[in-house]
Amino acid sequence: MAVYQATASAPVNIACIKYWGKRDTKLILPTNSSLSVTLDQDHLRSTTTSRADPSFTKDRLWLNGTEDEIKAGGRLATCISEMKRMRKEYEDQNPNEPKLSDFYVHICSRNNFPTAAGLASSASGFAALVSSLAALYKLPASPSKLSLIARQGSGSACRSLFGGFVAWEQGTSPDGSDSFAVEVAPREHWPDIHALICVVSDDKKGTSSTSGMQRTVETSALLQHRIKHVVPERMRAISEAIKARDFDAFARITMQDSNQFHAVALDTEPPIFYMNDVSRAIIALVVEYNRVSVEAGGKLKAAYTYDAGPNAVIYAPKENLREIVEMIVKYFPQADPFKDPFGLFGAAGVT
Ligand code: 2P0
Repeated sequence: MAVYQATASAPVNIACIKYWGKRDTKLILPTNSSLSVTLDQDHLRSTTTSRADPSFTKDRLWLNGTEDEIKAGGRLATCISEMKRMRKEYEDQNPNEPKLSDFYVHICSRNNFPTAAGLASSASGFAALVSSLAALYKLPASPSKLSLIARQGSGSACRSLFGGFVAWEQGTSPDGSDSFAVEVAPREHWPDIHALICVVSDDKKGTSSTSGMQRTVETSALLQHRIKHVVPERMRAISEAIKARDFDAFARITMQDSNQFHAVALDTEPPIFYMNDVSRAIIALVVEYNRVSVEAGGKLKAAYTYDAGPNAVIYAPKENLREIVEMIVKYFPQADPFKDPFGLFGAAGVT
């Protein structure tokens, strides 16, 4: 008897230009475009196996070994039914293919990074889910096409369909057909850039991204300024910096955008605080490190960025990494990152 099963994996991505706000909460259409770096180490991935079988009586999903409910009309159900719809189209064009779109699926997904790393797993999770169903269904779909579906699981997931430097174009169509991810440059274009993840706290965040960003959309005047007058120019400038491998410009824009994202969180009513005192102390350290370099006639040597939580991600050229790690360990002497990659640090992209 034929077995219909496929496994795929997808990595975490960290945004330099932040996605924060939806113009359509059901289709997950953003209020601004965003741009991220997909982390390329094996440590930070979701791996998902999907299986279709005529004996299954409903769609089921296990996450890290525990079954999760697939709520009717929810994000998971939407992704699965969209993938089945694409399979059905494929079967209509290829009548000899088995009718897998009629079968229920069982999906098993695992993250290989501990929750203690404090990284959101929805991006890699939904990207791996969509990739595994695409492999199961043998869909000849491009990563951009699949990103349209991953986006409906979690916005940031659409960017994890590509490696390297990835933009999520917000699009203008009300049906979301032009809101997908595109590659800005592959990883090999700029292998010198690395990311250090500094785990400041592994507490569960107080305000989820999904609810936090909608509160920002409803209450923040600063967000309106950001989406109209700031992000479009930053998207253009950072794409140019990436293409030119200009770390100075890349770093400047990345830090500005992290700052503005946390400013719009603060401008929300009631205000949202994601960074803590340690996060702010790491910012001060990176600012000082860059100041010393620039005053000596050099360039920026590191860029911090923070998502919806207190953990720092520091982007830097490879030649500065050891110095940065030593500096952080000196001022925050909790763990030796070289021995304990998920203590103070998760090292991503660092070899
Ligand atoms: C980002 N974040 O661009 C930004 C920066 C957090 C801060 O994408 O509601 O988990 O599932 O679409 O994708 C977090 O938002 O939200 C996020 P949903 P998601 O990476």
